[in-house]
Formats: sequence, structure tokens, C-alpha cells
Amino acid sequence: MIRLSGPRAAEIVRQVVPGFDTETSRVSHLAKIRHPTTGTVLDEALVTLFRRPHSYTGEDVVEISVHGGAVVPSLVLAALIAAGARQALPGEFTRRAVASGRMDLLQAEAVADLIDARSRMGHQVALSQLEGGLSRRIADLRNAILDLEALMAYDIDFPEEDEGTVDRRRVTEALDRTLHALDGLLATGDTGEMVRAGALVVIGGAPNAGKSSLFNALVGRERAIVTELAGTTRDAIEAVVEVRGWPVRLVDTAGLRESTDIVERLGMEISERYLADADVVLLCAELSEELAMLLKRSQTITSAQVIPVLTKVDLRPMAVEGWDSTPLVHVSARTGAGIDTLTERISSSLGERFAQGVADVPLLTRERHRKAVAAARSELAAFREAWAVNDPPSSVAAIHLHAAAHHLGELIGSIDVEDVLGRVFSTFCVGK
Ligand SMILES: Nc1nc2c(ncn2[C@@H]2O[C@H](COP(=O)(O)OP(=O)(O)O)[C@@H](O)[C@H]2O)c(=O)[nH]1
Ligand SMILES: [Mg+2]
Repeated sequence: MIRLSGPRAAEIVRQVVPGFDTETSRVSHLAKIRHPTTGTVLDEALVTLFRRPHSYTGEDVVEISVHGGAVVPSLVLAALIAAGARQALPGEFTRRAVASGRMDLLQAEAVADLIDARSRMGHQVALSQLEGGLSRRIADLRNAILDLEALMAYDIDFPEEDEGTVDRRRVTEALDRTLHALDGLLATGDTGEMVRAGALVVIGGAPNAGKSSLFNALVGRERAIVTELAGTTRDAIEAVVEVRGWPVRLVDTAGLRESTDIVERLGMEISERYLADADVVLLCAELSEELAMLLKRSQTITSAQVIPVLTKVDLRPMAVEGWDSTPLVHVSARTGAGIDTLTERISSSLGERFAQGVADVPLLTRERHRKAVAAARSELAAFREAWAVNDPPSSVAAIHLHAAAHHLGELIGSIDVEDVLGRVFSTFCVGK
């Protein structure tokens, strides 16, 4: 589909579809598309006009559904450019939708998240954000702060007024309520980021333990290089998979052991870094004694949930003597035994790691959101402190309130924020 937006959209389309009805909105017409100067017929297409403001961008929009393929779309595009259109910038349609008030910045980000969603969880959260869940929550908090600001302004303007003086308890209560709500929202940041980027599940353990084979078994296709030489996987390999509904970044690392080979050692440093950042670690070894030792060692490297995995169970009996710590999972990448139990364990470990469920939407899903909410929170806390001792006087303290409201306004995009817009839309794809 080729989409045009802007005040000249209909006029430009008239040049490639002579006689195009520019009056009837939201009705599809089957029409021949012609080059504007040569008149050559390029395609037969469905052409639909959406008159402003009832369109995606809020401007006049024309959508042309052409036959796909390599040639037709580019010929039609060239014809439209010859007729006066220009190619859109990445995210420009959505940016225009924000500019005309069709959606706010948080909803625009949700459009990108919806397209990029790699799991049902990601899809669900993005959809709720697009529908305005997070926007309403932020707007409510901002309104509460603006109310306080108004109260302060009244206090500053009429300090001697008898009934005009502000009820101190009312202010303190409203403040605490808002601070509490901001804290609650900040607490969703971990889960929000996980839903968008995926939880980090790292496969670690001894070299040759069968980590790459397990990685392949979990990813479900040959992705990592599997060999019989110890220390083949020198870099970390990553795949994005869905594990029982959880969006997961699964990482295969080089084994944990001493090495003199400099390249391999580099790989191990990378492993340790991954292990340190992990949400869940699948710690692999062939023998239970080795696994017990690794488990001890891993505790100094990571604070993640560690699942001990005994590999290659097709080679030996499952009975494990003297194992009394965290329950083991026995797997065989070769036969597929234990893989289901392992995904079950990954899922429950993620459930523990991300106690804040996805059902508790809205969630803060980006660094940008967390920074803005944290900044608003700290301004509000600064105001509370100043207000409690009434020094500096209200007029000075109120500056903090103003700043807090500003941070939240910037988050929604309800105030002029050119540089924020630039940052948000730079990651969009063309045509959205
Ligand atoms: N019998 C058996 N062999 C396995 C299994 N998983 C891996 N291997 C073998 O063990 C060797 C090392 O496997 P690899 O996945 O490269 O281990 P890594 O070094 O930990 O990544 C290879 O020869 C694999 O074929 C398994 O479940 N059963
Ligand atoms: Mg490997």
C-alpha cells in the first residue's frame, strides 16, 4: 500500500488518477493509475481518500493499494513523486499523527512496539499502551501535580486570606498519594523493559557440556556452531525466542573455565558479563560434582535465578547421588528428554524474577519513561521536603512542582518537545 498524507494529497492523486473523486471520503475506488506526464497506465489499484481529521495522521490521506512485486510499487511511487509528492521520512506518518493530536508520544511509541513485538506479552502490552492506558495514567498524575500547583499559586497570591490559606494536611496527603503512585509506576519498569526487549536467559557452564546443543534444542533450529572441540563458541550467540509466552533473549556463551588462549579468554569475559546481567542462568555440566562446583562459582558472578542442568542424560542413568541443593533438570539435547521440564522451570523462574506481572498494566516500557517518571518523582520529593519546613517559602518550592509536571508532560508529549520527538521517531521504519 502506498500512502500519501498532507493538504495536497488528493490533488496529487488526481494527477495520476484523472477524474478521481475528491469529495467522497472513506470509499474505495477501483482506478487506473497513470504517469502524470506520459499518461502511461501503470496499474489498476484501489484508491481511498480519508478527509482530515478522520485519518491516521489527522491530515488528508490517500491510500493506494497497488499490485505488489518489484516493479509496480516503485513505478507508482515514481509517478506520485513526479506529480509533486515526496518520500516520507522514517516514522513521519506517526509523527504527523502526534503533531495533529491524533495520538500522543506514548501511543506513537506503542505503534513501534506493536510492529516490533516478538511475543504475545509484548503484543498485549503494546496494544494497551496504544489504546492509551499509560497515557491516561501519566495524565492523571500530571493533573494531580497541576492541582497542587494551583493550590500553591492561591496560597502565594492570597497568603493572608483567612479561609484562603491552604489546608496543609490536604496538600501533604495529595503529595504522598502522588509520590506513592509514581513509585508504583517506577516499579513496573523492569517488567516493562523485559516485555519489550526480552528476558535475558543465559546458558553457561563447562566447555563441551552441551551448551550449544541445548541452545539449538531450545531455539528449535541449528543456529549455534556445535563441535567436539572444547571452546568452539568464543563469542556469545543470541536468539530471540518465546518460552511459554515469555519473550526471551537466549544466549549461548563460551564455557566457564581457565584458559590461556587469548581469544577464548575474551569469550569467557563476555560470558561472565552476560551471566552478571542475566535474569535466568541455565548452568550446564555433564557430571553432578562438576555442576555443584560451578553452582558455587556462579554465585559470585551473578545474582540471577540459576537453574542447574545436567546434560547428555542419554549417556548415563538419571540417578544423582549426593545432590541436595536446588532441584536439577536432566536434559538430553540429542533425544529431547527434559526440554519440556526445562522450559517449565525457565517460565517459573521468570515468574519469580518479574514479580510485577504483565497484567498490572500500564507498564513503563522504555528508559525514556523511567527517566521522566524518576525525574518527576525527585522534584516532587524536593517540593515535599521544602513544603514540610516551609523554607524556602511556597513560591520557591512551587518551582519543583512545576518541574515535576513538566517532566510528565514531556513524557506524554503534551508540551512542545521537538528534540524528544526527534529521538522517538528516529527509530521508526519508513511508512509508519
Ligand atoms: N550424547 C549426547 N551428546 C551430546 C548432547 N549434547 C551435546 N552432545 C555432544 O557433546 C559435544 C559438545 O557439545 P556442544 O553443544 O558443542 O557443547 P558446548 O561446548 O558446551 O557448547 C558435541 O560432540 C555434542 O554432539 C546430548 O544430549 N547427548
Ligand atoms: Mg558451545
